[in-house]
Amino acid sequence: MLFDTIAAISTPRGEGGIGIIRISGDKSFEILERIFNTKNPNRDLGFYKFNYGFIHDNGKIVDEVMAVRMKAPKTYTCEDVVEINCHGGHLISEKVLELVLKNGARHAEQGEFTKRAFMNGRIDLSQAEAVMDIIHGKTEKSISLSLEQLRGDLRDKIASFKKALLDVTAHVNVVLDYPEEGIDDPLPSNLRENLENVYAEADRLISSYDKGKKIKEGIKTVIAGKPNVGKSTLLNSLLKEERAIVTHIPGTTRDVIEEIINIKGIPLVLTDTAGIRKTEDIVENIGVEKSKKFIENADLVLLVLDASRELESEDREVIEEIQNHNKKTIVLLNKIDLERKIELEEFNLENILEISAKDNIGIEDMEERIYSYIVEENVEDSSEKLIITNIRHKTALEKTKDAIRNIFETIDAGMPMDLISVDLKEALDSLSEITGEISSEDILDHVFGNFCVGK
Ligand SMILES: Nc1nc2c(ncn2[C@@H]2O[C@H](COP(=O)(O)OP(=O)(O)OP(=O)(O)O)[C@@H](O)[C@H]2O)c(=O)[nH]1
Ligand SMILES: [Mg+2]
Repeated sequence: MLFDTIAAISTPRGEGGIGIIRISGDKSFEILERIFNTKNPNRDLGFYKFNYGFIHDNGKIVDEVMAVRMKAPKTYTCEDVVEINCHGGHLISEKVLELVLKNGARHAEQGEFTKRAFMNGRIDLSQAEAVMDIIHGKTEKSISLSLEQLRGDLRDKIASFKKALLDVTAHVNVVLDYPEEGIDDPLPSNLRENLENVYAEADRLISSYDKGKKIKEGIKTVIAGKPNVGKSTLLNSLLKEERAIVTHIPGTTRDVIEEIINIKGIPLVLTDTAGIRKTEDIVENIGVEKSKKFIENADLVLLVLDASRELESEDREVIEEIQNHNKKTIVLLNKIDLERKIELEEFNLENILEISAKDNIGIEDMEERIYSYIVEENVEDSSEKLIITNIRHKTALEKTKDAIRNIFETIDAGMPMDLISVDLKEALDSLSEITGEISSEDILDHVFGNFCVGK
């Protein structure tokens, strides 16, 4: 085996029911043998089977545990693996780990178990990244995307791209190696089609990134409007708690309040902002400037208007601010429990909903609208649902696309075939970066450095 034996505590720090020490490498079983006793000394520990017993340090009992051995290659890392379930106190786990290290293991680095799984060929780099995304997943939806990636959906897609490109490479090589054959068609139509398909599909994946990123990191949603229209009341109603101060005094909220909410599995990074108006108050003014910045950077604006009052110049200012930035907006006519006075004809507003943040009217409809606005939008082809969520994958796919574009240009300009092979290699290499077949230490450090120790 290529690697040394590593060990770490795989459960979170602190106190819990159990603490798990994981060991991976060819010395794992030997180490366990040295520090673990079952009641019956002749008992065969077997594999994938829990064994009750004691961890001891030269005969002195350290903890009562359950231990399991897993035989390579059918393990997380593809190496021999041992897991020891000890009592969940921090000190006890540390003590058992120390003993394991004393008996020949090295303390694992961040993500090193998963890195082994990658190095030993059980998963590709995109799947390793999915493991981390699952651990950090904020909502069901983002986790289900990561699970698809872990299953190998992206890996398989990349493999199909590579196969299509390799067919082209084979043809180009024949043309280059046997010029005497006089193959004058630089690219038969079926191979051109291969390239066109990869180009189109890479393009679709690239454009799925924005949505993937939102599902993974949350949709930046800003509640905006002039003072006193009920923005903070809306925030509280969505959070179902009294998070922000609500008063009848305009200018109550002066800072930006940020909270994450979950709408049908999609995370929304929701911010309540200071009501936008011209004011002499220094603190409030800073808040107003901040509000404008947040609108500028938002994925979605919830524009709140007070339906019980006529439109005022301050409302117009906010509407113009949002329209200037061309933001996706849902217009909320709040306080619909009161008599409606507002007229909106002068503006070309779409996507209007009537709500009462105070009485919880229309809130569910609004959530429904937010969901469909973000998620169902742009799902052009429902049969092809693969979504990328990782900037590294997006960048690599862009390189692939650029290379294929160069190939078309080369062919259409009647240039020599050697040039095509350079670009073909470039396209293939970029795809290999996604799966990690080609990877630098830098990339690996970056991917695995974000893991926790013990994973
Ligand atoms: N009748 C009625 N009153 C509401 C509703 N929503 C909010 N209010 C009242 O409107 C007033 C202002 O509410 P806030 O939520 O503080 O308004 P805001 O937009 O955050 O105000 P600023 O922070 O000053 O910008 C409070 O007295 C709320 O109780 C509603 O749906 N119906
Ligand atoms: Mg407020």
